[in-house]
Amino acid sequence: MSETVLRSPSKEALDTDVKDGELPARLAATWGTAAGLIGALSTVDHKIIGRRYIITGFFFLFLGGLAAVAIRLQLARPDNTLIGPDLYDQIFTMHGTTMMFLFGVPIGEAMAVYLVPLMVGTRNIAFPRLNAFSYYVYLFGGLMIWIAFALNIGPDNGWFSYVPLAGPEFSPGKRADFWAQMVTFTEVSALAVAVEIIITVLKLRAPGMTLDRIPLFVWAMFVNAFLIIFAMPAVMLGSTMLILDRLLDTHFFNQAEGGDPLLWQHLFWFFGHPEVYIIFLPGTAFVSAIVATFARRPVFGYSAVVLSLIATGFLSFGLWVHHMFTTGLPQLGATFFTASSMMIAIPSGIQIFCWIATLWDGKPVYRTPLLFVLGFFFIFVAGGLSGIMLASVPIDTQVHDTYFVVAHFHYVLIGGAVFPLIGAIYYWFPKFTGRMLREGLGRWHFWLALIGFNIAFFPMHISGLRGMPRRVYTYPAEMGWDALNLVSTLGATLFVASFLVFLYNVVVSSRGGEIAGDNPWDASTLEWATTSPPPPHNFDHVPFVTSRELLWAERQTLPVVAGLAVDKREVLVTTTTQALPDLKESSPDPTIWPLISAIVVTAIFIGSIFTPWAVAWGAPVASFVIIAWFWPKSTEENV
Ligand code: HEM
Ligand SMILES: [Cu+2]
Repeated sequence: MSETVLRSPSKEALDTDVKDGELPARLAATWGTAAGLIGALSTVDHKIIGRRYIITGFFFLFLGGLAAVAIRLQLARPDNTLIGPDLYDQIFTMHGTTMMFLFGVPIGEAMAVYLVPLMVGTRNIAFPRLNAFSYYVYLFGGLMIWIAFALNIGPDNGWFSYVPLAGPEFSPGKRADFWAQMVTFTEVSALAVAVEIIITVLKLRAPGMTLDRIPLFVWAMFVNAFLIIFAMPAVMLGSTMLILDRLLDTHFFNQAEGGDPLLWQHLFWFFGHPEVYIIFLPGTAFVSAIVATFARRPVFGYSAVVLSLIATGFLSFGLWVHHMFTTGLPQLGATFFTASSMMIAIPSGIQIFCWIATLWDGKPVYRTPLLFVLGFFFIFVAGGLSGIMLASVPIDTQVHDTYFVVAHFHYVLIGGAVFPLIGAIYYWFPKFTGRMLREGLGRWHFWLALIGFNIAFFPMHISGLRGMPRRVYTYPAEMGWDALNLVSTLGATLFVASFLVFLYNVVVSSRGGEIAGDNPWDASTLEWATTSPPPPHNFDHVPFVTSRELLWAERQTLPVVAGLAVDKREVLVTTTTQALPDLKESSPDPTIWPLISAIVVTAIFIGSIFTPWAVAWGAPVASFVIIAWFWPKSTEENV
């Protein structure tokens, strides 16, 4: 083994003092999670929290999917009375809200929480306690809104909660307040994770991983974290103003008192458009990883892909007004936002050409993960085309709020996020669990999903062009929309059924699947350099990165760094651009305080829906738990 030893004075036992055979067990003891319930709730291991995050994200996908099934059943025939108008409003609101806030954003971050620290070759994520806290806040926020729905106080104003409909005058009761607070919960957690990812990427990369050796997966997650940091505050501000209007009679959106309902739309879509890229960029992360591995060559045009990611990030903040074309913009404004909307197709297109070039030049192996990537190309590009159509003001004015738009955004969201995600699960399942998913079932899943998806959503373009509005609980038979809707419902059934095949595959394979080994796909990135699943400390020795495709370049022995502590949690901090070893820093121990803090914060957020005093009484309690969390202990850095 070629080994670079870090020299620095130290009182603790270092890995250089321990025999190689003993090292894994000693490190595992230091970094492990204690047994029992308290241990599980106190863990700060990014893999355990990441796995919970992923499972919770899929749980919300399942709930959102159930809501979709209810919608499609109701719309299967004209004049249907299965679900009444009031319940229907709640169901499509829960569907959209769940898919966007509780599935779309968190699942991308969840995959990053698990994979980014492994891919950059460090032992834990930056700020691991904050990571635990953000998971609990997300979980509690999601449960809150679904419990409210079960108690018949669920939101019913659509996933973007437009005022004045969602304001105090037209939505009395608590429904809109639950929606606004759900935003607060999920955004607190999303922001915290974004900070962790950025710092992990900037400061915890293995030595030698210069900026131009960072895997494309990590680049995508890194850019995504910046999008989160700049986009989310807008919606948090908006939802806070909404709840203040509702609870404290402020007049931010009250036209009669000089407020402005359009302000809500600006704040919401300043977040809402980047949001769709926040859901899509993790998809590009998965695609870059999968394409390289199965084409058996590095992704074509590394710099072009990185620059496209960054360009997408910037441009995504310049097009929010295309959601507001029908609010009566002056023509210059409309023209500007049409142009910027069309422009963002360029960086997305560049990435797609780079992936196609990679496959073209490589020797592609068509395993299930790659099939889902091919499905992504097909569906996402189709959605992009209808997007270009919608960017044109005259077309948008015609089809605004019709099923054409519903078709469009499901093509981009399911094509751009769900297909790559499922490919990613087939790809990394062996790393997560140590076992392979079954290939045959994977193919069934893929074909059923691809066919079912198109049968469900393609006809919506046509029903939309024929004038069917979205968010209607039923339609009269004379409109001539029956056949299209019935076909959509049958397609949706097939699509949902494909996920039952997936669920079955996950259940049988996690117990009886073929044993994976460290690197079953012969991939090049660092997560495959350790065992499957990885040990608590990730790597026995921190890798030393000598090339972009490390595991392909260093097939015999992986160069490593030695000189880190064994009996206390220590990570290596490197310089931002060159990734030179900079200092050794202690990494926080497990603690129960993030959970307790999350419970207190939850009580405050939910309490504030009923009385503003919850904030006043809750603040001292929150301060107390935060002091307890940060109380100095044996190590310097227990964040
Ligand atoms: C089984 C798969 C799905 C089906 C059958 C489905 C079906 C539908 C339908 C029919 C609507 C329109 C409801 C109406 O306007 O009355 C809708 C709305 C919506 N869907 Fe889906 N959907 C599915 C999956 C998804 C996924 C995976 C996402 C996001 C990642 C998503 C995001 C949305 C959003 C944001 C809305 C808008 C809700 C609103 O108007 O407030 N859907 N869906
Ligand atoms: Cu948009």
